[in-house]
Amino acid sequence: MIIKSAVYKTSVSKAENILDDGIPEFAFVGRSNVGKSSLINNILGCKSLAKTSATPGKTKLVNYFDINGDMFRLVDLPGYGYAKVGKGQLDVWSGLIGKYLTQSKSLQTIFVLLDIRHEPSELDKQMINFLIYNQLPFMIIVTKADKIAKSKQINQIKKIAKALNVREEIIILSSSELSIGKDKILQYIENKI
Ligand SMILES: Nc1nc2c(ncn2[C@@H]2O[C@H](COP(=O)(O)OP(=O)(O)OP(=O)(O)O)[C@@H](O)[C@H]2O)c(=O)[nH]1
Ligand SMILES: [Mg+2]
Repeated sequence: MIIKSAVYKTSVSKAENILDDGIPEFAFVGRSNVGKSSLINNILGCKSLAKTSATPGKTKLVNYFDINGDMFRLVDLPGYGYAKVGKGQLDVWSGLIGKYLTQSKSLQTIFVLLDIRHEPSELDKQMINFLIYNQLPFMIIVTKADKIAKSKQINQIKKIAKALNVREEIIILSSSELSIGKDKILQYIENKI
């Protein structure tokens, strides 16, 4: 798929304002700092359409980006596991992220991002369980592949799949730094829409 245009549409802070205009959506969730906004920029070939930061907690709203007119939409979500949200407790069940995930009518797939270097956290497991419980279609993207040796990547993916009890086939390797994974993700989106 060729990205002809990528435009920031809007941001919302309340569930009442979630968009509902039928454009297919693909959302990115994961721990703060895992690389959601960076991946969106990499996929779209834009340097800083989605705001990124080395400090966790950069993305605080549901941010929508319209791609190729009304072909589809990428949704950048706030990270979890950072500050205010109580220790180890993900507010996915009651917070904005959960409301977005369960109330969006045009949501096609949720991409759950995990840092390739780490075992999934309790919060990551809660997120996956939330998606399974609510029967929401998801794929897993392991980020920052450039941070470990190529020879170790497969093993890390196997470990992550085992920890989450998911099939390895739903895991996509990525690096926004080296532009790895971008084509696979775009191909996946193209097949869905
Ligand atoms: N080496 C490397 N660094 C990355 C990669 N992706 C993101 N980063 C860095 O990780 C940090 C966090 O990236 P963001 O994209 O802002 O992370 P986020 O998940 O959107 O974070 P929040 O908005 O806080 O939830 C930044 O310093 C990025 O430069 C990658 O593929 N490789
Ligand atoms: Mg972000």
